Amino acid sequence: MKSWSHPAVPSLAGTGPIPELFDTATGTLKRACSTAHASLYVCGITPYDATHLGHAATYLAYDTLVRVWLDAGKDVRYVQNITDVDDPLLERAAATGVDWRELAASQVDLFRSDMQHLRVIPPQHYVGVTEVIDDVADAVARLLQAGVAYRVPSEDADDDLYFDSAAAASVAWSLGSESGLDRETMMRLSAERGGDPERAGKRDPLDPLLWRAERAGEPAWDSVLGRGRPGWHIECAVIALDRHDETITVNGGGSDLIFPHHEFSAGHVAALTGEPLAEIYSHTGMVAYQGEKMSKSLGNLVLVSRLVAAGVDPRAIRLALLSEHYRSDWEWTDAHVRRANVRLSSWSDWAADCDAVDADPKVATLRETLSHDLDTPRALEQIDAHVAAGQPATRALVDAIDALLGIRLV
Ligand code: 5CA
Ligand code: ZN
Repeated sequence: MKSWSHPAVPSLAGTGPIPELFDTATGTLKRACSTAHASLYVCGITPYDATHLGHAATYLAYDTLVRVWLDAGKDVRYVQNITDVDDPLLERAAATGVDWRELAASQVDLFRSDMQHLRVIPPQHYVGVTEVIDDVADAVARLLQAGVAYRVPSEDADDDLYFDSAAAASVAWSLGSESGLDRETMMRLSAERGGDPERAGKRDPLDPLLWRAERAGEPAWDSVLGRGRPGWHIECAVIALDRHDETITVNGGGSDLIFPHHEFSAGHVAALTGEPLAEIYSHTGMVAYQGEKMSKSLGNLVLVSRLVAAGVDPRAIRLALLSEHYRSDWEWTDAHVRRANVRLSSWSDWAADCDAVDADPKVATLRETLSHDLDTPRALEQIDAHVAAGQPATRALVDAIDALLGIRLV
């Protein structure tokens, strides 16, 4: 699929440090990327009710990582998916009487325009699952052949195919190696997040669906497995593998994806290649609103497009989201926009008479701060302090704020 246009990113003198990033699997900070290129796979939207501020916060976190990597001189390879066929999308389409393809297309369009407003650097590959059905079916066929997938009969359709978590255990992955969760928690999360632990005929209640045979009234594609459609985790495993030819540096998404989604995407990739999916499994905190996680299923949404339509400067939305650390769970309030507007106007006034000076020690401070697990709140405070102290605006620092934080002031 086409993504969206690339914002201008000023190039800065010198290079920044290689960032350290928190890894969920080990619970430690890891140096993200020791090679010349850095690869990133981020779980994209399921296109209905896009783009709420929780999504936006997650994509801005990885946008910051991309910007820091580019500044460190890395060649960045970025892939993002679109879950453009899945149960929640089909349910929403049915409930609203809209064709699921139209619903997906309109929401992906909205997402593109939101990302553009927020000046998010686009992935090089933006891939819908409907574009890779054959690749998914081939991968599932290989898993069957390898003895790590099995058939589960159903009353109303051909057999569905499931992943055999126990048989797939290897040095590269075993159940829990990404999430580190105990079995009881996994059982609860599986039931809450799209799994089907109650389904009869599975070898382990946690085993996830790889391929769903066609049901009446549901979309399905011809494939080597017969007619059907992909399960969720195999979609991301296959898209990540198709577009990256080795273990990726960072696999990212919200913390609601730690289990089961990223656990099993990692399991599928390990079973297909013998290698881990990623060096670092990175997760963003959840943005809440009115006391609950902002989510399409609850409907407590603040949409980027509505804020923009109401006249909020997209740079203020960006600053509001960057003012919280990407790993924290936090609640969106109107005060976030108010504070961001004040910040944007004070920074803009400061930058208005910027000197054509192309070196500024503050650039190193900004680089250093962001390299510690993308500490954007601290970076914003440091710039506030600099502005408040009446320090002169230099072209070098104004450009660094643009390149690293995505905020163009002049
Ligand atoms: N299509 C799948 C991933 S393959 C999916 O989770 N789609 S989504 O539309 O529900 O979410 C898109 C991204 O936003 C995911 O990375 C998800 O973890 C993240 N996300 C969803 N809700 C929030 C929230 N309230 N706060 C922060 N991030 C969120
Ligand atoms: Zn995903």
